Amino acid sequence: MTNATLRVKLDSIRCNEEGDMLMNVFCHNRHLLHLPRRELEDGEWVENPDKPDRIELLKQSLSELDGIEIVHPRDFDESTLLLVHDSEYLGWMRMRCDALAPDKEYFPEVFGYDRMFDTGTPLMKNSLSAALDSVSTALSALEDVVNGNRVAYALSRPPGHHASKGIGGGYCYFNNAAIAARYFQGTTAARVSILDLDFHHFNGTQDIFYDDPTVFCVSLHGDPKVHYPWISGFEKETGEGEGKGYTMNIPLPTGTEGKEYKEALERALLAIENFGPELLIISLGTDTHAEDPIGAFSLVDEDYEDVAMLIMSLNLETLIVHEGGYNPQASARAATRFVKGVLASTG
Ligand code: Q9C
Ligand code: ZN
Repeated sequence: MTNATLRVKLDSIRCNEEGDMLMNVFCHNRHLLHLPRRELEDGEWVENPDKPDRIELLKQSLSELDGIEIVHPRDFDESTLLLVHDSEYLGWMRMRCDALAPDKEYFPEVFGYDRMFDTGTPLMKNSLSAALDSVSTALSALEDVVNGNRVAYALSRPPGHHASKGIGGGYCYFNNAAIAARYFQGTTAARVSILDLDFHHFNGTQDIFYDDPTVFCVSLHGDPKVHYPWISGFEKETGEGEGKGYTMNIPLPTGTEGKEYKEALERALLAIENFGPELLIISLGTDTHAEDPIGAFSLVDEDYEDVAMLIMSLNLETLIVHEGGYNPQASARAATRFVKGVLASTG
């Protein structure tokens, strides 16, 4: 499929009779079947925080907004995973998942022999299909944007931004946002920008596009000197080869509040504007909220509305893909304010 056939460009934003903007939010019921139980954290087994409520509360809260429609994604073929991931990774996952009894969790051996880089991302019998559903959620929302809606939001779970071509981790199996970027490009070199607002550095997304000048990747995140994933996200990482200058990292200190966050965001948005993408993908993690149990920023509910309005001022076609956010109540409030900001700026 070429980019030209993919992009049926309609010039209007879909509105109701009052002229208020309408936006589709894509959510798969089958994310309820993705039930990682544990993770190994600092040598202790603890409850895995990627629970269905993260998305269920968010969906519930968004569905109460005027102008929001919750849409069931369509299924995409497994071959779309190969736009980003290597077939060995897929084969390994299938082999591992198929071998598991329905109630068993497999924890990859992270010290060099397996294809997960941490102990937070267990495999269960249905992990491959659950992670493919999450990709389908992102791709269905992408289709919605390509079909003429300026913004769409994919409530993808499991998240994706820590997953690279041949390895997963950080609760991520397949990189939803990266696959959407490649799907959009089709066989062309269409310019895409990925802006990652999850608290954690998008090590997978960065790795996938590190030498690629067609996908400009920018992230705001907790300082990797102190915070997961520790190995990447420093300012000096700016891409390599032809991709030099097409990766931008803005690490921010523990406790960062809305004011400093939005200043950093404006720097990121300026760089995106200069790049001039044909599609903007937002990897939206709400673990930047002050009440998040894992993230360590201090954003409050209203900050998310400002953040969305700043992003919308770029006037780009925008796909929002959900990433982290581990206090379901706070995450739902944050995402709802974000969507209010989106609706306010395009109505
Ligand atoms: N003591 C996402 O937000 N645990 N993944 C770090 C540090 C892993 C987060 C614990 C956090 C992964 C998509
Ligand atoms: Zn995160």
